[in-house]
Amino acid sequence: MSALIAGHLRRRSRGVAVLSGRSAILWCRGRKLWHRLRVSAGLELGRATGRDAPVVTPPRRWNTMQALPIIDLDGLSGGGAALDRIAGEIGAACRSIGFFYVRGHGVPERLIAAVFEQAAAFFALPVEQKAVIDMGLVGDNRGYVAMRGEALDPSRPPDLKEGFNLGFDPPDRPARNAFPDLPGFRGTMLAYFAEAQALGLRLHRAIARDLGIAEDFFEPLFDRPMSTLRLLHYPPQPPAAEAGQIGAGEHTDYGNLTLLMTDAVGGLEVRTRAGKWLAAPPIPGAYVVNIGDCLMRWTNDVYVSTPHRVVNRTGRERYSVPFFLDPNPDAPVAAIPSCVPVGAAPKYPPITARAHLTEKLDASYAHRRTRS
Ligand SMILES: O=C(O)CCC(=O)C(=O)O
Repeated sequence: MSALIAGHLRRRSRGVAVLSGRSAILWCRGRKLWHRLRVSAGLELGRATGRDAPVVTPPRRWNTMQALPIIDLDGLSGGGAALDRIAGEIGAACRSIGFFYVRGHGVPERLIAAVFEQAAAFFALPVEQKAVIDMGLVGDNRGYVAMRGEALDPSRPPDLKEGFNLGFDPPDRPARNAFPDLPGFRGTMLAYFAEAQALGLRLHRAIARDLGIAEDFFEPLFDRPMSTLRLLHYPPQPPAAEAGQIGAGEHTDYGNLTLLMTDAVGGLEVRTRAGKWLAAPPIPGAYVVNIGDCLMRWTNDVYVSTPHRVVNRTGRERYSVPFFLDPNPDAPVAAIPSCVPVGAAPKYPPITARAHLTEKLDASYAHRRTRS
């Protein structure tokens, strides 16, 4: 079967192959249409090595696309054909641009609206009041992050944004989150955290299906997660900003998945593989989802964690709510076997999720590097 596909690829220089779980998907350009052939050939394409190995690149329509794919999650929890469709669409996006929108996600609109209301109330507090729960005092990547308190691109001046971080507190451990004294803030954030975590895990079922591993593979590795919910506030880009200083410097995310909800003010930009910045405008009610470095490592670089940034050119205040889904601290992040070509070694040694995240956070926060 692989010889047949390889022959096809040789004949049609525009053919590309994408590995998908236990099957391979071959896109080739017919006269005018893209024909999708699903080839149930195990991982034969993935196992090809050396000169004969097909390049794992996305179809042309993704290389040249001007917008991120929009995936409807309707039916995801029911499994069956809907799960297959969603897994295929998510897998294709994860192997190409590493970003996609999701609709039909099931997170209540009213809760999302309440989170944005609380975010506006929090950031409107006097800075001295926010500083009481400064991240440098609270620790554990939680609490208030002052304006210019973080440099997502450490080679540039600090980001023009302020934030608030919240993590997971296991019920059997002392609580480590610090909350501002605002009515309804704590309850709203904890309710939203639980919804976002659950959505992230639903998406992981589709990812597992796409990768050809047990659908519940990720579940036990996310029951004491290092996930972080953030509230972010970006002032308009000031005319007098330092050279290279923007809302959020170019970076990739650190964890497995990011679920981003923003207000209607745009500013997110995604760097395509061709090096172009693609605007990712807000779509009402839809999340922007992207792959983080941890899942990229876990998939042996089959999925891509794509650089992105925020530049608030609108002249308006911007608020966003990213949820970073990270595994349990002790989760072993070792290449998923279906992502490693036969006879090849994984690209990275195994690491715990905690060691991976610590390395990433230390690089972006000055206060973490100077402590001890
Ligand atoms: O605010 C946004 O739109 C994106 C934020 C972001 O990229 C991040 O915090 O990693």
